[in-house]
Amino acid sequence: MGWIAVDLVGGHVVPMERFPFILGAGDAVDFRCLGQGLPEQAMQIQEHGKGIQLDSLDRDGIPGAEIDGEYLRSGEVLQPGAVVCLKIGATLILLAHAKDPDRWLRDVQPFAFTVQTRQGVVHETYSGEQLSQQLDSNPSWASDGVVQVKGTSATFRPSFWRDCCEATREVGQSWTVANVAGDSHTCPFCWEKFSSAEVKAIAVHEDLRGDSFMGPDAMLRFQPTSFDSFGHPTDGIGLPCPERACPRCHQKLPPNFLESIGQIISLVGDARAGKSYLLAVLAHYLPDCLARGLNLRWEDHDPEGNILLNDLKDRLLSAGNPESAAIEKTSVGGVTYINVQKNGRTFQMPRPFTYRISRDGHPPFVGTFYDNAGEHFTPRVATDQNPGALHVAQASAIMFLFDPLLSPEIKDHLKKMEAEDPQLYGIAYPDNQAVILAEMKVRIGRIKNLSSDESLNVPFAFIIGKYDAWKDIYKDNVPTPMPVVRNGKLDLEAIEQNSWQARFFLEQFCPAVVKNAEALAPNIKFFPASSFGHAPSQTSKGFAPDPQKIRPILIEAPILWILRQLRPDLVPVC
Ligand SMILES: Nc1nc2c(ncn2[C@@H]2O[C@H](COP(=O)(O)OP(=O)(O)OP(=O)(O)O)[C@@H](O)[C@H]2O)c(=O)[nH]1
Ligand SMILES: [Mg+2]
Ligand SMILES: [Zn+2]
Repeated sequence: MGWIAVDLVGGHVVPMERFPFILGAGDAVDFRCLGQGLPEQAMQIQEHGKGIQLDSLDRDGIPGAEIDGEYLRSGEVLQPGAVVCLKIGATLILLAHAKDPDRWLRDVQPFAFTVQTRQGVVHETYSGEQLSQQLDSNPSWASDGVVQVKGTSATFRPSFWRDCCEATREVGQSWTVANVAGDSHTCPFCWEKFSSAEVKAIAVHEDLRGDSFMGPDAMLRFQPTSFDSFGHPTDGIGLPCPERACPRCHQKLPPNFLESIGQIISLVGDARAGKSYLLAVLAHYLPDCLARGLNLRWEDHDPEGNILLNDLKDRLLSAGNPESAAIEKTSVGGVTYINVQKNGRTFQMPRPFTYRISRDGHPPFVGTFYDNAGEHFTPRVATDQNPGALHVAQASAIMFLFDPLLSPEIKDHLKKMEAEDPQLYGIAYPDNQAVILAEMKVRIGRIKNLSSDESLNVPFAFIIGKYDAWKDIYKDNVPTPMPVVRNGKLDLEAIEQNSWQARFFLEQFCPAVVKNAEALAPNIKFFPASSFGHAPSQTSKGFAPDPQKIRPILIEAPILWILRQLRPDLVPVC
């Protein structure tokens, strides 16, 4: 048994669970109404015996408010069982009392309307959209007819219908409003492009389970046509559906996807290069590092979508010993992958992890990262069967994580120095890094239609990882890398000097890799970095760091350099 308020145009339903129930144009009301000049709190509904009482909260009353087409007096009482149409501002609200409101709604929704002219002629039955068309084609109805909500005694004046539809359409535009030039978005799951008008809404009501792409258990994805007064689309049952989905693959998009310009930062590297650990340590380390050094905020942009990476991070950093800190090797089709529909087929694509970097007074930078299995970047995995590593072709910047401990030349040298890292002495895995670089060029070239001598014009951070393992090679004749943040600014000279040193190191052992990387992307810098700052030890899941001793070295440098390239306004330099 209860009272409900239903937005007749948008379908948005609000049960009156507590009193006073406030209606008005503000955000902090129980039922939001549209209309210019409407007070933030325009009206309150109180219990009155078994009925309810409607009172204006404005001393002068609410201009133009009507109930069933008649002037609304403050203090009006509705008896139990009533169903009336309240017009307030530019919102038409059905106020109804029913034994079982859900069931009652199922009977009357979707709403249908009849129009009775002054001559007593009844025209029926119209959907909301047909009603708009009929009122347009029969202007005389607007002045002297009455519209009745089918199945109820609630009525309103026809002229209100158009005003309310117009006001709702205006707020509904916020659903598709995009501040992106050209209004073209790239889905972070399937990397297909779409415009904001194509975005789908995700139904909320339990009866609307089952989606052609996402399967029987997922909520329906639909093209919205009606909106509530907050600008949220409403599903067939009238519930507001604030979540958006990609029109191509139907995956749920990160929050505020259309409003923010999301950019992909591709992390590429061979199997066991250290990508998963790097992402987990970055997610832990960057918030404090950026806040302290540069007054930048690094935040989870999509806490729900980032759960997996956050779990890895929490496990790694809060573990008591290396055994419980160990991160499993990433595999195509493993937990960091998700089944995505692409052009009528299902593919295993890496999950996007989305973060937001911001500074007061500047629009935020939204960056998406993926944790691929290293094998995914090799030519052995055909891209038409397995397109999940092709984000490199969509990326605004690329981080290539080079593992010096995979290079036989560097390994031999370190072994001769009796370096302590156990990765030097265990199984010798093949070094695919030169092949991956070459394959990247082929893949990107194919998608972007580049000729073989054209190069990539995105920032390319070539990270020489596991710096803790190779830092002693030049300890006597090359200075240690410099910190890259000084006095709240990014120190470009330090970046340059570190890059020169790291490049020098690599050139001694793998000159072809340096040449190929530079030919691929002229806007390249080399970065020494270590996620752990110390050598890992053997566990049952491979080598893992001691969680208590993790002291990353310069892992923020490539991210900050990329950010400076993509969004100079966010990163002051010296
Ligand atoms: N010395 C040292 N070893 C590291 C560092 N980061 C990662 N490792 C080791 O490198 C190995 C591979 O790390 P992962 O992060 O799993 O590598 P990945 O690139 O994700 O590999 P795939 O999942 O196979 O693609 C592990 O044994 C780590 O212990 C580091 O900063 N220093
Ligand atoms: Mg991995
Ligand atoms: Zn998609």
